[in-house]
Amino acid sequence: MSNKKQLRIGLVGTGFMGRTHSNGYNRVGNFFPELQVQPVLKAVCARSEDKVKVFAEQWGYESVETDWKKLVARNDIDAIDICTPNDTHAEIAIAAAAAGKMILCEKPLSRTLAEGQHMVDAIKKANVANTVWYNYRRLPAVTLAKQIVASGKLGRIFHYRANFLQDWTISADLPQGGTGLWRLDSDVAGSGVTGDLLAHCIDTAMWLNGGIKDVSAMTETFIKDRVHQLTGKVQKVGIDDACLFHCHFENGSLGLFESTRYARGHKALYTFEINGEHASIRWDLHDLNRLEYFDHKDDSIVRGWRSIHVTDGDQPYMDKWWVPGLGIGYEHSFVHQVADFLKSLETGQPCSPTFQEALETQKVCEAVINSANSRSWKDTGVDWKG
Ligand code: SOE
Repeated sequence: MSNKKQLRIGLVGTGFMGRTHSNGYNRVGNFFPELQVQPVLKAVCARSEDKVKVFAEQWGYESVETDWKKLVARNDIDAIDICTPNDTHAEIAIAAAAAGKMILCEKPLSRTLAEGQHMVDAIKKANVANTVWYNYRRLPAVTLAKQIVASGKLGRIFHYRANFLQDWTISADLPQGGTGLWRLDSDVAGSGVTGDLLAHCIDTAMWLNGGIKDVSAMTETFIKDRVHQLTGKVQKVGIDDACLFHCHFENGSLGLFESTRYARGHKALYTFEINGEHASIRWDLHDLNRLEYFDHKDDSIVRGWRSIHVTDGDQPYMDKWWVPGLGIGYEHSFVHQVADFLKSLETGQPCSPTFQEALETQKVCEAVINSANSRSWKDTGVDWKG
């Protein structure tokens, strides 16, 4: 019997993210044995009793609920993990905060800035630990990029460039709404690629390169009408299928961002590149253990892009896994976020990105959509302290 302090988790939602988070809770103790807090999978909640029971069995939850309000009211739960579609984040988070629960919320924080602000107000009032699952920060190569930027090796930053390209919604026959396809329904998702994909790019960008001051954006909805799964009727599509924006960062550098679900051949091509005075770095999710680095200080005869295989024990998180040279995967970023959240409970330090930091990302998303709709530059109002 372990004498570690328990963190009793109540998970809401059993989709893709429910699985990634559950895997994180299940793995963390094996690979971060030094942590003094141990997650316990107390309960999982979803509307379908049959499905939630199967999920609980598969991932090791002790009990099930079919109404999240009952889950939030339980006094054997310490933390609520929100893995449901975006339209439910605010209501669940605000109720969980009022009940004094810690909250781990899947990204994006909210559909709109106003909704996100209510969530931030609620967690501040309740003073509960919180984090938002912008998982890509915690891939070792991305964390190494953060360390390299913070070390000053790049010098003054001139450019930040990011893409997140997919191709899964090209078919006009794909319905919108309902299980699996709520990301196409603007009432549920809030926005399209802006909130779903660019939010990742914006979170990483501000973490690495500081606040985004203003934006100029364009969006496009290529398929204007789709059948709605829940009504069976053809309805107008309200999401952005593609979004491009450029921006100024607080540090004077220029940003260029593109996201689409119509880039045939790309499944999840998240890339970023940063160009500084002395050096540049770039990263690609399809080759996630590598960070590329160019240093102008190298002797000219050997100068070129280095491909750093980020798998050594002195590189971020990698002392926790196998032996040098052996890579890890997408799912490990979630294990790392669980580990960092548990660590934050020990140290009393916030687990970044907090709701407040995720709200800064919402500010950029909202400015992007407003800019595209009005065809004009918009200030973001971001106050980046991360
Ligand atoms: C969309 O396809 C999606 O699953 C996003 O919702 C995730 O946040 C992203 O990491 C992968 O793509």
